[in-house]
Amino acid sequence: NRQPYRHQWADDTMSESKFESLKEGNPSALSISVDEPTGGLTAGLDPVMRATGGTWIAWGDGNADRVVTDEDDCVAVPPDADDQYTLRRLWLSDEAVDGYYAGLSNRVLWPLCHDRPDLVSFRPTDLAWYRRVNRQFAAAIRTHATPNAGIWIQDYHLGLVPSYLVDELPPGTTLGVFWHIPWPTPDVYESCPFGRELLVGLLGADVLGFHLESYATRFLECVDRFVPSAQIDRSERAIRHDGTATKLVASPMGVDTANYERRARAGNRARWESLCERYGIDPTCHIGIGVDRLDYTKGIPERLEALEQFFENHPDWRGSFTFVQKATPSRTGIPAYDRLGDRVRRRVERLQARFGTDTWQPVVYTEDILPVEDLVALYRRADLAIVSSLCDGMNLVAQEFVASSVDDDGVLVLGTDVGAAEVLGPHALLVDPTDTPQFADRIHDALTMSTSEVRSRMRAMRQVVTAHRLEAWMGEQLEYLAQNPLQSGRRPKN
Ligand code: GDG
Repeated sequence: NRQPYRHQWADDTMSESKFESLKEGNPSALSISVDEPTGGLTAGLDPVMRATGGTWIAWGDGNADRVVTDEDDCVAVPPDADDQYTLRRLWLSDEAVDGYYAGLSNRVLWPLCHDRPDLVSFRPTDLAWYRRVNRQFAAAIRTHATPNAGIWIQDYHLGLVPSYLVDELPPGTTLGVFWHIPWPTPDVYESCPFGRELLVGLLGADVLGFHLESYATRFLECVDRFVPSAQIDRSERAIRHDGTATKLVASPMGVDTANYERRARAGNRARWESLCERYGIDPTCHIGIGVDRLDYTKGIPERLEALEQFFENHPDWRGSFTFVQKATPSRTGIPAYDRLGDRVRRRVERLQARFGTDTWQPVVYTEDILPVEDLVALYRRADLAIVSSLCDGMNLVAQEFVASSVDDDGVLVLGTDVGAAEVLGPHALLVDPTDTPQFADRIHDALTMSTSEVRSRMRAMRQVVTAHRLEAWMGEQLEYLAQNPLQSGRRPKN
């Protein structure tokens, strides 16, 4: 779904004369900026693609589409390097994006998979767009797939693509899907408006990956209930249906640990001091952090409630502990997200009004997007990080915090229903984010933990995140694609 590089006209205008000079083969008349890949997955896949070559197919958001047609939109990136690969963008209309992305993906699949069927808002036209855009992706894959190619599809925006490719690909190709969010129980999944169609869609894949065993098990249970004609081999985690064979695999995604460590060690005091100045953080305070998209799954209001309880129970910490909450606005325009933003901002104001002084803020709240160096400076300096999503496929922030804690001196307070708890659980302080008194106690435990315990927990977590690093996860997934464990044959058309 996501593109690794976004090309933007610098001045956001496309004049007639610029357009004419481009058509005459004079691109220097244009000023196009290129963003670097951000986010765990795109940043992690980019070097792999540069090493292997191949084609990355993505929805092209940005504004450089005005001179690029659907036929000639293959550009090689980066422009000046030897290790290039092809980036093919699908230029979608605003209506298509509103339907398949904001609509079906984020108003139906996202709440459903995060155990919030009450927030599902289904419009039949969104499903029509989801099918249509998924068909467009499938058509692009068909065009680019060569015999024996490995095709790797990412995430819930593209769940029907595999079924559109059954019997449509060159011989020897293997098709894998990684589903980055949880999979719901059959009782929740029952309310999916295209439940059977999506399951059969995903069964077009040879390999279907989830972060956790429990998500794979729930997928299997859903197939068992809603696709009774499928044959399920539970011990093998294999599903055969209508000529397809799908192997389910569970493999928690990691982060680029070496990169976070390097950035953390390269960081300097000045960067932290300038952050303190910018956000009015008292640098002498103990620091807690939360780094999330402003999403109802991340449990931000519950966290603020626990902080309020903590400051109420422990007045001695007022003035000497500040919590920095970085919340990136996300999916704005969807009512559930807009309501959440209002609720969070009100809670922050309430905390400030109750406990804040002229010289100290209990919570420093920002919706700014920070450069990764600033984020790493926060991770390194923080005495504790709270990752307390109510439901979260994996959560990379928890692992980034650990990877950046090169001084072994931070405590991680982690929600029990965060995927990362499966990996880091024994060494983090686990919390039920809806149990406010317990949550407030955990914050106190984190702040008063002995230095030796902090160090031994952090060292153990650092070993775990290194073992599960992004490179290892990606290697494992690509190995599955190379092996095609069930040897499910793809028959070419005709
Ligand atoms: C989905 C699943 C799963 C955040 N603020 C800034 C910034 N970030 C970066 C973080 C991190 C990423 O955004 C957030 O990743 P998460 O994994 O925490 O959460 P989702 O976006 O919900 O991701 C999740 C993931 O997919 C991968 O499978 O783990 O469960 O929900 O990398 O660092 N980066 C920068 N500035 C910011 O202000 N540079």
